Formats: sequence, structure tokens, C-alpha cells
Amino acid sequence: MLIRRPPDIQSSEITERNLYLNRRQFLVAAGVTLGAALTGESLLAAPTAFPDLRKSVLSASEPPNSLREITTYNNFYEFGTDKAEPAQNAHTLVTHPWTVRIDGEVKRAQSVDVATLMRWSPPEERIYRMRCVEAWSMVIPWVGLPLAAIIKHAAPTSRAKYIEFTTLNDPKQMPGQSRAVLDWPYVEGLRMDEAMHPLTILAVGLYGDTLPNQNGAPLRLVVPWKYGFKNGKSIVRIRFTEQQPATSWSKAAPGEYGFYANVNPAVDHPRWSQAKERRLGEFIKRPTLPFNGYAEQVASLYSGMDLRKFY
Ligand SMILES: Nc1nc2c(c(=O)[nH]1)N[C@H]1C(S)=C(S)[C@@H](COP(=O)(O)O)O[C@H]1N2
Ligand SMILES: [Mo]
Repeated sequence: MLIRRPPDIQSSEITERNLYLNRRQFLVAAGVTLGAALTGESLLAAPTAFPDLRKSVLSASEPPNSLREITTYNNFYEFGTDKAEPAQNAHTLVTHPWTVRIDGEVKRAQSVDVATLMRWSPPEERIYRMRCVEAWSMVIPWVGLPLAAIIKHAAPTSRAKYIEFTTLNDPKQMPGQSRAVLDWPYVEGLRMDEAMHPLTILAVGLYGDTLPNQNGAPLRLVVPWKYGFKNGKSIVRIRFTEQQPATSWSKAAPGEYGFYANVNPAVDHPRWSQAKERRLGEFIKRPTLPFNGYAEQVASLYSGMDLRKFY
């Protein structure tokens, strides 16, 4: 039966259509022959990972990169330092069951599974520009949980000024951790107002399906106005702190990677210019936008700060 729907439902119908198309693309990328994918009636009826997905009003309008680009060109040093290695090696990561420890300066310290987090903060589809520090960028249709709702549920104390995000530390599942490329586990952090900003999400999926391991399954941070390294993957701990957390890359190379890491074309990385970027799949470089194109929404968070000093 055809039920009249309110106008805001239209975007979710579009989402469902894309979902079907993208699942097909996914099966092709996964090596399932197109014939098999198309004859499988069950494909259309297959339950989606996120049945009630809604497109967020905060989505970028740019066309997304392909699933193949997003899942085969990754930075995830726990599975190798080469961009192709995470896709080859991340299958050893076990993402079910997965518990996240929430602690530090909060009234409701607890361990929760990802399904519980989704009840605190229902998933939405959001398309974001992801800008990596090594001058490449992608546009990714994430499925994300607004982080603010999770923070509110955890009920930070008045002393909580920052949040620290810690990746799983298990060399048996993450073979790259047996080499001392970084001081494991990978740690990232945000100031509380950055973490509370509506653009900030914990991603649990992309292209309508659960997150591939190489993209940080089952839960990874996405802060679209910052360089890629801020977006910690496969998070097991969210700790609220009074002091600014010591983060992996700023410990490894303090002169190159700061705590803030706001995309800033005016400040060069000591070893390369950050003025232009190559969108993955394109040939000609494009100028990089301040705050990765999100200046209107986030520049005010940093008013009065010298962003050359707080890079
Ligand atoms: N745990 C962990 N998180 C990480 C990294 C990493 O090596 N380990 N690399 C970061 C960097 S440098 C980038 S650019 C992004 C890449 O995310 P993507 O592979 O999903 O595009 O993940 C970030 N998160
Ligand atoms: Mo990066």
C-alpha cells in the first residue's frame, strides 16, 4: 500500500536507492560476479545494516568517491604503513563483540557495546570531505552517530575539558603494532566544544553498510574540518579529561602534527605545502579550503586563537 509520506522522507528514499546501487557495487568490488549479484533476488530483500537511515542536513553535496577508492587507499598503520595494506590485512580484526569504555571525568562511567551507543545516538547518513595531511582528499558517505548525544548521555563533570579517543591495542589482531612505528595504542583527542559540534560523528558505516575494517570498524572518529590523522579508528575507549590529551602524532613528531590539526592551506607542513590537494580519482589538484570547506560552521570555535601557533 502506498502511504502518503511527509516531504522530509523523500531524502531517505533516495538513500535507499543509493543503498541498493552501492551494495551492488560492493559485491562487484568484493569479487562476486555481476551475474550472481543480479540474479540473487535476495539482494533486493536483503536487510540493510541501518534500516532507518536518514540523510543529515549537514551532508556535503559533492559527489562521493567510489566504495573502491574509499576502501583500498587507507591510512591505518596497525595494518601496515602502505596505503594498500589495510585493505589486504585488516581482516584479522575481530569487530564483534566490541565494547567501548567510557570513563574519566564523567558521571556515568561505563562499558558499552556499539548497539547501545546507537540507541543513545541514532545513526544518520552524512557526506563529508575527508582531507588527509599528505595532500589527498576524498568525499565519503559515512553512517555516523552524532558524538554530542553520546557525550550528553555520559554526563561529563564540570572538570571535563577534552576527550581522548583510544584505538584497540592488540598485536595479535593488529600485526602492524608489533613494529614500533608509533607509540601504540593510537590516541587522538578533541577539545570539548569540538567534540560537541554537530559536524563531529562517530562513524559506524559507509555507503549504507557497516564500516569495512580498513576504515576503522566498528567505530571511528570523523571530524571533517581537520586533517585525516585526527580521525582515530577502531575506538575502544573514550576518556574525558581536564588536561589536553597527548596524541599519537603530536608525540611522534610535535613540529609536524599539532593537537588542533585544522585544515589550513596557509600553513605548510614542514615537509610539504598544504595549499592544494588531489581528490582521489582526479588528476588536477584543487585549492584546499580553510577548515576543509567547513569554515562557516567551525571557524568561530577558534576565534582569538593564533592558528599558526595552535596548528
Ligand atoms: N588507529 C588509527 N587511526 C587512524 C590512523 C591510523 O594509522 N591508526 N590513520 C589516520 C590517518 S593519517 C588518516 S588520513 C585516516 C584515514 O582514514 P581512511 O583510511 O578511512 O580514509 O585515519 C586516521 N586514523
Ligand atoms: Mo593522514
